[in-house]
Amino acid sequence: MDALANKTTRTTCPYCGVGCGVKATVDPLAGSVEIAGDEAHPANAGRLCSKGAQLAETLGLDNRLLYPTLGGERTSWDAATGRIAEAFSAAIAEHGPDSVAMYVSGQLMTEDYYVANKLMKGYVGSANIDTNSRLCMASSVAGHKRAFGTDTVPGTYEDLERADLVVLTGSNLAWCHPVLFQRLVAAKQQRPHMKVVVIDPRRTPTAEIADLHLPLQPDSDVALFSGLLRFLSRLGGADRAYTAEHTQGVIDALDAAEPWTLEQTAKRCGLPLTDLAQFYDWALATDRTVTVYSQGVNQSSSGSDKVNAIINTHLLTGRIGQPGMGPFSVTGQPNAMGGREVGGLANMLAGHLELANPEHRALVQTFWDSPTIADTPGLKAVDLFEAIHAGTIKALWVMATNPSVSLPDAARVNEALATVPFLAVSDIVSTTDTLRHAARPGCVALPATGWVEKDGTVTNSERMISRQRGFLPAPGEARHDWQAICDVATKMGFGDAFAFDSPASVFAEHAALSGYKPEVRRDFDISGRAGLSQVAYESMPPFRWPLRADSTQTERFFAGGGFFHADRKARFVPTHAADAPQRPAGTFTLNTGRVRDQWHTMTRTGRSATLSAHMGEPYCEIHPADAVDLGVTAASLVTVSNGRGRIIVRALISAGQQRGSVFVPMHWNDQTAANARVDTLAAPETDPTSGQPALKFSTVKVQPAAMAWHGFAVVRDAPGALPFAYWSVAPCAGGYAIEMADTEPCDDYAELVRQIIGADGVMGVQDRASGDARFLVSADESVQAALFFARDPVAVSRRWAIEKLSQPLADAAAKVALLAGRPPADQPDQGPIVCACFAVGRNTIAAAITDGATSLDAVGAACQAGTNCGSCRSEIAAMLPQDTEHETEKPQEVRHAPQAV
Ligand SMILES: Nc1nc2c(c(=O)[nH]1)N[C@H]1C(S)=C(S)[C@@H](COP(=O)(O)OP(=O)(O)OC[C@H]3O[C@@H](n4cnc5c(=O)[nH]c(N)nc54)[C@H](O)[C@@H]3O)O[C@H]1N2
Ligand SMILES: Nc1nc2c(c(=O)[nH]1)N[C@H]1C(S)=C(S)[C@@H](COP(=O)(O)OP(=O)(O)OC[C@H]3O[C@@H](n4cnc5c(=O)[nH]c(N)nc54)[C@H](O)[C@@H]3O)O[C@H]1N2
Ligand code: SF4
Ligand SMILES: [Mo]
Repeated sequence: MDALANKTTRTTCPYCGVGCGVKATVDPLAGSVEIAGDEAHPANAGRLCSKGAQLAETLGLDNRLLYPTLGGERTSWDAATGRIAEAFSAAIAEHGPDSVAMYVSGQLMTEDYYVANKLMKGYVGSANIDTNSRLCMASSVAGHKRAFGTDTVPGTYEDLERADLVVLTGSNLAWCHPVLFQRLVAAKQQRPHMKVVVIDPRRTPTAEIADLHLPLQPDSDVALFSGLLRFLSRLGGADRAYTAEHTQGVIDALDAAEPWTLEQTAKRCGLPLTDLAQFYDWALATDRTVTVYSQGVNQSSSGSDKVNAIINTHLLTGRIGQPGMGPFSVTGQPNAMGGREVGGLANMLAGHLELANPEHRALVQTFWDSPTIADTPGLKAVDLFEAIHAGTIKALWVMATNPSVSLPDAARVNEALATVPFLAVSDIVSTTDTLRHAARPGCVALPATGWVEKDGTVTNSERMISRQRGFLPAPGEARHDWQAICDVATKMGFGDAFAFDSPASVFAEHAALSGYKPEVRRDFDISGRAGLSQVAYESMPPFRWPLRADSTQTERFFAGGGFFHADRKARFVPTHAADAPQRPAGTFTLNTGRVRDQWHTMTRTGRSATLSAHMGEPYCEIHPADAVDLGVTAASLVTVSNGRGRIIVRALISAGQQRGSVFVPMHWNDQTAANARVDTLAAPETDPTSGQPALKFSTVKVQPAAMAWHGFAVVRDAPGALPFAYWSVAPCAGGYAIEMADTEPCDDYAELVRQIIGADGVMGVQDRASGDARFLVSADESVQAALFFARDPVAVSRRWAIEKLSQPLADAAAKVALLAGRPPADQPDQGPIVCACFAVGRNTIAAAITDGATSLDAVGAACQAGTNCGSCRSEIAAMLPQDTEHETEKPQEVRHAPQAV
């Protein structure tokens, strides 16, 4: 083949659990990569959301970790993996196998995960390997296992399209699983009788397609679904034949649900009785019901019970495993499912087998021919970091996750990372909050290959296993995670069992284990792919498990029973809803989660100017009446605090928020903001069954953050450390946008300018009376930096100022306009970006609506917004006239000047 010809690789998006197929075309002459949706992939049929569409913007090498370090100094791979092996072996020799641990991630390939799990459980002999899936899917896993006897997700995406009632609970599908959401929107358009119910304390963009939104009280889900169980049972909704033949425990579950009359439930959930009754009526009348749930369910101290309360309603009605029916836990990370399949959780074994089951342990040990097999559950994530404080963990290897930012009680987690005797961190970028700790003496950082460079498989939410295929060479000395693990295993003396030469060889072993001793029944079986050749692995198309050796058909689970408890019956789990917790006066419930265009701790999406245009700053969403009570004004800064920590973020006043509750996104970290890691506030409280932390429910105080001055700047070069109480930095076209504020009064903004950009600016205005000051730095007729300061939040059009970075400064008038901080009359301000694909701002969309566009399609025709990936369509829908009753200050306005000048 012509080495200079364009080459297209079919791979998978590295973000969410929808698992969209991606086509990456490399143009070797231009040195560019073009990303498109793969029309042949069953998950997305060519669609991509804004994050997938902007993948090419995140590929630059500027912040990649390129070589291993030991004690923060460059070292060789041999020395680095040697050091890990030595630290692990020494700890094991002195303190036993349970003194070492791995903390891994649903963003690893199945192959990476398989070898990590094999090393820990079969060779080290400890189950101290846990994963960030503990923060994500553990309650669903626990709920599935209790009900089904194993961790099976029975649903498929097609079920959502074929359902007549889709219940989305604790899921902001529009922002977190956007392509699946688009599929749902399209199905609802085609089948208008389909009803969608959204159950979420907040009114999110997902609620825009809801026929009914139930803004329940935080954590009242168990009551809601217990009430539904009781209602269905009393009004003839039970499928008696199904429950009799295929389930156990219905009586106990109904007994437990008995207190949840319609009235009691409405009261506990804080919902109007008529709305609740409407939902229950629809559920009673609709066989084809799918209940989709995500972190509003899982991340709770009652997470497992929430899951079982949902599953109970599907078991009672026999609505499971048939087209358009079933409980459906949508997974977050690209390989949350694959991690579960290889036993990546501290209480599981490989191949969906049970650590607690001696027969299962023997099976795995025999297959591996391993010297040992862990027989007691290891430490779950939160407990693992606590065990470091207790001194029992001596060596920890963190891989593909950023616990400094993402674990609850993050300050305490950082203390653990700062004090664990030995720490190794494998990451792809060079600056993460967790990596800081790996620069300690004797500690190791390993550069991993990222999704563009690595090969492997991932499993999406609907059990579809897809290939990820590298299409660029590894940068610097980066190596695959599975190779790093095999190197360390070899140096620990386990070389024979880790002599893998490719991901294909790992996958073949994993597939073979899944079908080994088929008389031990399990759901996860892909032995149909055991012994796959390297060539077949290369071209392996997406397929759904199970794919048993003796069958070419993938089966549906549970329509005809066949559960995985010994008696093949499912279990109803009696769930007991707790009373509403008393919130101390003057405090708020802290809810946390995601925004549309950022991924977790922003190590990748945070580098994209396009994605950062959607929400450029950390914020706290608060109800308008609460804001008035607190004296918090729109776009001012607030502190959110409790006994664990204190953060400073922008106030976002929104009627979509409940009174008494605030929402702060999880994404911002010490690299992107002064002080906005929300997990420093999150309580380390966990669900007693699953060990999953209650990340949606902490108690905080909110107060106005009095600032002496505020600043906004666009600059060409990345700023250094900023010594202000508040700052946040986001990339923008041509440079960076910085928001700033400080409590120290400033007499001379010119000095601040020097601090921020290391150069003098041409001052436009410095009005001591008003406190306003503006500066411009230009060279060769282009803007190098423009900086604006004021006593109140700076009222300058962000979008317009950012555009100036990429436009020539035509003349003196252009300079004056920039220093004035506002667009001239003939250049309307676009407003903050809503449509990332075509960079269409909120003001442009509003103008199209004012000019007569009354539908999404009409807005699209007028200004292109929403016509490509569709991720922004629910936000546009909320701006359309019929939605005025919900009109609120939308999150995306955060970037915008608080008050128009
Ligand atoms: N854009 C984007 N997409 C992502 C990710 C990302 O970082 N960014 N991450 C991926 C990952 S790993 C995951 S796990 C998924 C998460 O996907 P989701 O679970 O959909 O996202 P979250 O924003 O964490 O939370 C969902 C909703 O739960 C609601 N909620 C809070 N408390 C309760 C409650 O008590 N009851 C109910 N019913 N609802 C409640 C919140 O208000 C929130 O709107 O997203 C995946 N997709
Ligand atoms: N308050 C609050 N906290 C939360 C949540 C919440 O809703 N609220 N959600 C929780 C959930 S559901 C999740 S899933 C977690 C996510 O939390 P994390 O897993 O901590 O988040 P990421 O930013 O995805 O971290 C992945 C890290 O791996 C690196 N990386 C990417 N690819 C590779 C690779 O191939 N190899 C290696 N070695 N490294 C790689 C990235 O650069 C990044 O540093 O956060 C949890 N924390
Ligand atoms: S929905 Fe978006 S983030 Fe999720 S896999 Fe598809 S393109 Fe990637
Ligand atoms: Mo997640």
